[in-house]
Amino acid sequence: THCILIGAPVDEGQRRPGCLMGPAAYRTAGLAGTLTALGHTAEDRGDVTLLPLADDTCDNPAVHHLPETIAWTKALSQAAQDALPDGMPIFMGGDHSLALGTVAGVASHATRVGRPQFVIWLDAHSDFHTVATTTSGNLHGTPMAYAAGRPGFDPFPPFPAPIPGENICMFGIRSVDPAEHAAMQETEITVNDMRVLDEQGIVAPLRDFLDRVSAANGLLHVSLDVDFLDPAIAPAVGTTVPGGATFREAHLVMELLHESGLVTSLDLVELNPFLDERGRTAKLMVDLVGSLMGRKVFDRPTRSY
Ligand code: DIR
Ligand code: MN
Ligand code: MN
Ligand code: MN
Repeated sequence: THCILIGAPVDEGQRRPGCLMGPAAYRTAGLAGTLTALGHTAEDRGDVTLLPLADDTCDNPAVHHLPETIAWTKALSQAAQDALPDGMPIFMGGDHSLALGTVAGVASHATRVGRPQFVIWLDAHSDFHTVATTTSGNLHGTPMAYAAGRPGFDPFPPFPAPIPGENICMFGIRSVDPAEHAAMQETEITVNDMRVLDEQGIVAPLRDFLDRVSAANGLLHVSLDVDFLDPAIAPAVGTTVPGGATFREAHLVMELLHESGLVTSLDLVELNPFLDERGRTAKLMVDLVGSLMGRKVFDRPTRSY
């Protein structure tokens, strides 16, 4: 696979500074070398830069950094569309608001090539707020709703080709606000919350979804939020939630995704390298990408996190 690394130093979608250092941390932790060691090629296109800001406004006074977030959305959608004809983009975040742009870009590309787009959302949170419903005002809590075509994103460009709920699957969910919960119940989105994973494990629910992607000849975008993982193994994230995926569960997800051969794009989001020591969480994320790209258990480096 030709892997295209794209830095997205987005920090405006939440309130704890540091996600802007994510791309540098992934480079330092050896993401490109991990990919080439597995026989892939890796091209680093550098960090995406912001286009000039407009004076966008909205009715919700809680919302902050709206013009910046809209500018990132446009720039990252374009970066995704530019990369997809050449290979598999890996977006090195940056907070999860970057997915407003990356998912818009992959959805545009899917329409262009005439294939259905699917999304797997690995996260403690459902990120199903709109600009209108968010009470925190943190737009990293909104990208899944934008991609699903929810109304309430007026100042944003219209989402190019809204992704049907049946094409969206969430894993690891354990923190959902009431407004998000109510809105998700109106959709066909598959929500594999932690209760589902406790009862059924990873394999059956994930294979179920991957079979659907395969049957539809779909493209598959993976959005991996650091807080999908348990804070005990991945502390470098601003919004830790107890009870996350274990090391073994997370690698298993990645290995099953690899075996499916279906993944066409990837977000790595919410890493805040300022919140741990010695790049522990960055290294874990890089190793998870290794499993996603074909590394087997016995090839895993023995490194201390
Ligand atoms: C909460 C937290 N639902 C909010 N969201 C996220 O602020 O809207 N935290 N995505 O990572
Ligand atoms: Mn600011
Ligand atoms: Mn998220
Ligand atoms: Mn999250």
